[in-house]
Amino acid sequence: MSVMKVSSQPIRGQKPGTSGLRKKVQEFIGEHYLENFVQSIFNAMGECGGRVLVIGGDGRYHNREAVQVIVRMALANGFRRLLIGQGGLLSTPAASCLIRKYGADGGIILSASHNPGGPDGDFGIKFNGANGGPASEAVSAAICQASVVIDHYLITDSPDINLDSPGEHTVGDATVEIIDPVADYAELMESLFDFPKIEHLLQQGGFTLCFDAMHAVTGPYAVEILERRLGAQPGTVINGVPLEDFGGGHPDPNLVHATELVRRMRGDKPPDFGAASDGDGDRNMVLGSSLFINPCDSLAVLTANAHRVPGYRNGLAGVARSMPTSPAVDRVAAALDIPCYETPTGWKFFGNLMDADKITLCGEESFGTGSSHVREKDGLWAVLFWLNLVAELNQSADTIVREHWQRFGRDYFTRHDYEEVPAQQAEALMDELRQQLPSLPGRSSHGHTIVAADDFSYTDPVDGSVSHSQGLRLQFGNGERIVLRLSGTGTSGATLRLYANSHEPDPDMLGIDTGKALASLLAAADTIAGISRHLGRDGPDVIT
Ligand code: G16
Repeated sequence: MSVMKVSSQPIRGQKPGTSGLRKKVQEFIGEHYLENFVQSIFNAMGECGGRVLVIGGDGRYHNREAVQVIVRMALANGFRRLLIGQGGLLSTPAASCLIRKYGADGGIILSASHNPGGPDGDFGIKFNGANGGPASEAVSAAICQASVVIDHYLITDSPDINLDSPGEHTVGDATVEIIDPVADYAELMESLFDFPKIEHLLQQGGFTLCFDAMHAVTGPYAVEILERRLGAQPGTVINGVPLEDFGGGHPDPNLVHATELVRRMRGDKPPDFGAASDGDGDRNMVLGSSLFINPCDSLAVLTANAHRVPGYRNGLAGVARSMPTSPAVDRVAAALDIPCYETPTGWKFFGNLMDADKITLCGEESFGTGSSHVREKDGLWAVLFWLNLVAELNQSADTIVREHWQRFGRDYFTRHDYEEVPAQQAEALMDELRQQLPSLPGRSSHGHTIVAADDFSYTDPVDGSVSHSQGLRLQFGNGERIVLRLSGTGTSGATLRLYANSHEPDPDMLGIDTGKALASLLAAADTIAGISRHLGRDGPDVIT
């Protein structure tokens, strides 16, 4: 095996976004594109000699080819041991689990998450550090910096590794291990949840469940854990075979894209519980038999009931949510008398808090929930947590949520996405609103009066780093709030996200349709921010 030094030059736009580098497949397969970014990761890591790296992806188009390139580059850069999921597959939470369990120095995960795949779809690459979590802001900046000065990369001429047969290969001085992508993760889940109780619920309790893997990476994990280990009926997992193009679907677990699950849950005899996960298995959507459980509420309910689950019986150090997420969990934290942190959007901001033992659970409105068991959000973990609660309380998920609202009041929440907007229009809207912020308090629209307005800045309580411009917040009376920000995960134009939430303490007003409950607040947002005026759109593309 010989190491080749290949001349290259910087490629514009290799700046990681909310979660790694996401681009169209066609851009990724361009000459030196992947190689440049991978070498930039290694350069940002510093000395790679003797280090250990985890590699895997969500199985989308180009996953296998990219794994082979990364293996050859890791060998050329001196890594001592590579751990690769069989078939090149690893869900994001499983990769985090492996990094932590085997003391790796980091991991490279190939995924564009919930974005569509296939030759015309999206591809992505993210680097996770030795704690198992997404690269921090500082590390992401170092990778970007390395990408703008790169002049060569290192790669071996070694043959492709057989990704499909588990076992160890010796290549030069290094060991390349193809490992079962599911086993370590499944073992971790068994250590956190009461599997015998869930098994009883599924087998003797007659409880029915439908898990939509959306032809993405969670399929093998869900089949192993739900059907094989917990004994759920065969067929509980639908769309369970990972496909390079996700079967032509959009692996985003929401009411718009998880079409088959939604059809079954709205059918004549709906299962007792429904769930879906995304491309790389870190997101989750959970549905009661007659209720969509908002991710913000899900985090609040899990927090309020964590003491009922074996892995969290000793209590929670604290909780955190991203800023746009509704404050439902804040009320629970106050009742439990534990700290609650508000971070910018992006899982990377939770890592420091977990490493410093400041939080145990955290979550985001974007269908992300997780805990300190790994350093990523974890879709299947959230589903198992819910099943454990249902089994423990002997109540349906719907009842658990409704009783939660009775106790804490309901935080109505919605998000409107305006996708593929010309970037200039989106930026003009944000700039105009940003300039108005100082004069907004006191202004009323559609019966709602602004009491505070700012551009969210976050100071990390662990390392003191400051992240500016993380979203425009308009706070109204009665706890109502509007947030606007631009997504950091899209690959075409800009995506404007408009978030709205209000708090309803009246027990008789907890069953209102969310769209109706927030209609006038959303109308106020349109008037104040000039959304339809700037974008020339009648309404959002996706409402969650
Ligand atoms: C990523 C991040 C999340 C974030 C989400 C949406 O999730 O890990 O923390 O909430 O993107 O970000 P944005 O609003 O900037 O598009 P995923 O599942 O896409 O990796």
